[in-house]
Amino acid sequence: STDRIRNREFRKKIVSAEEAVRHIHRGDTVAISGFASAGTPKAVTCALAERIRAARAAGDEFAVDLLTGASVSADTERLLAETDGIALRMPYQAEPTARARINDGRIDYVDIHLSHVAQQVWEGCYGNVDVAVVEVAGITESGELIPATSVGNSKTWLDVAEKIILEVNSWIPEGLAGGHDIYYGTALPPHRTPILLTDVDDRIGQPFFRVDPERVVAVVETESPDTTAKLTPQDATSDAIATHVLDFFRHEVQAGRLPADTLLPLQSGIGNVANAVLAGLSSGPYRGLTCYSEVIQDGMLQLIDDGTVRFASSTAFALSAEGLDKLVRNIDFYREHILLRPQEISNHPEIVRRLGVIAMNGMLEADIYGNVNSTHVMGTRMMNGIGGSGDFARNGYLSMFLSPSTARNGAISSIVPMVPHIDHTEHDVQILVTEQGLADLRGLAPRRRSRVVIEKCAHPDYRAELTDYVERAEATEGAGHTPHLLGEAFGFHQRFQQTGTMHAR
Ligand code: 0RQ
Repeated sequence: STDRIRNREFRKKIVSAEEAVRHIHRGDTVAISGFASAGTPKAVTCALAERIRAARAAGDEFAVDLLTGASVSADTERLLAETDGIALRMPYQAEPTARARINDGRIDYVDIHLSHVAQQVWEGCYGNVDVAVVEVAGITESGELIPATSVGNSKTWLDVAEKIILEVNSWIPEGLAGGHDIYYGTALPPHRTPILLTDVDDRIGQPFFRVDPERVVAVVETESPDTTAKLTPQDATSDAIATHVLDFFRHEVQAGRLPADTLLPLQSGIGNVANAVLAGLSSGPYRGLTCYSEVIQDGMLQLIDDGTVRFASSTAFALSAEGLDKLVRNIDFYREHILLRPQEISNHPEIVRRLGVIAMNGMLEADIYGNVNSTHVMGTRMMNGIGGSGDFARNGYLSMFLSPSTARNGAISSIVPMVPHIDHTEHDVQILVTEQGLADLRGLAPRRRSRVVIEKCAHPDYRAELTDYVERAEATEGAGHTPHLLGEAFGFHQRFQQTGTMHAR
């Protein structure tokens, strides 16, 4: 309904989604809003997929480059990937159709740290951004934009795009207005200045996006809910991982490295392990915890409800249908405890380091020396992307990577002699956790690390072979600082490819 568009000039630009996408041409770079399942433009992306599909069916090689915040709504990702008209995709996806085309080499996928996206686009590494498509909750009388359920890179897209299509979604609760902090102080070197955010709830920007009305070529109205994340149920494995993490926090408090009541700002990825850790925190001794993360999940709303968490800063919601419903119904309460920021701020190395964030992210596999692969199955096939894990892991006060010790019913060991792709080097990884235990690698040289990783984290079925590997590597002449048997380092992976299991039997 047009009461979300309070500015007269913008009202004159209202068109249908089909008309709006006529502004998008073959070869364009299109930057859309959206981060996780929140804030993806709905009507315009559907119309764009249809435009690409129809053009290609008519023999036109219509294709665009697609830039986003992170993953976008899975429906949208799939719809666009299925057109075969996405030439390049950046910076993160988590959807099977897109993933398959990336792995077939049909989509060029550029997998970079989420905090780097805005600056690289400003630098021009992706050429001009021809069109931005940004979902907003409304347009104020003075022509400012009320952000949606994610901020992601929307500020940057609005600043750099030649043409802007706004999708005004009246489904977004009006009470979300004021729950965003849009910082306009970032610049390219040598003009950078300190970002004066010293607590998770600091407001350093403004509640609304600014936009140059001259560049807004179309305004499309919608009323459609965000797609929702599936809640992955906790199980014995995720509960065991969570228990190790919570024990470790107690240990760090005792050692005087973490404040007793509040710990330090938490960051955690999406999924059942993260949910299990969050659930465990509510039964612990903590009050007034904070989060400095990139997404807010269901577990976080629960912790805010019961006072365990005082404040959560992020760039997007990633909620289940129930979680989203709860947010919408209680938006005035949650707005006092939540801020959404641009992802260049939610993931900013300077701030993550200053706040002392506790970074907890998932991984595919780690090697015995602590190098972590988050992205490439068997070193070659893209899973999702590095996302924000590197932003938080390298700069965090504590860098933790969590995973079950095996995958595919035990056929894959998550602890291997050498990872065939490295997203997080041993220098960035402090703590590894599986359901078997927790390996604290701080202060350990490689030859100690390997023993601790095998003993604490590897599944018992794989421990003997890993120990045998490391013993023989250390026994070779000139074994070096980080002993390896180069001819065998990928033996686990090769065996899996040949036999379908990493097991020797
Ligand atoms: O495959 O889906 O076919 O069953 O990987 O594995 O155990 O469910 O773990 O959902 O936490 O994902 C690294 C992918 C882990 C994720 C990764 C297979 C396994 C399963 C999923 P199926 P699990 P998770 C925070 C910051 C990078 C981005 C990031 C990720 C599937 O955590 O994308 O951290 N991280 N962003 O079978 C082959 C192995 C495997 C394996 C698991 N060693 N080899 N396959 N799998 N281990 C994100 C945000 O905040 C937005």
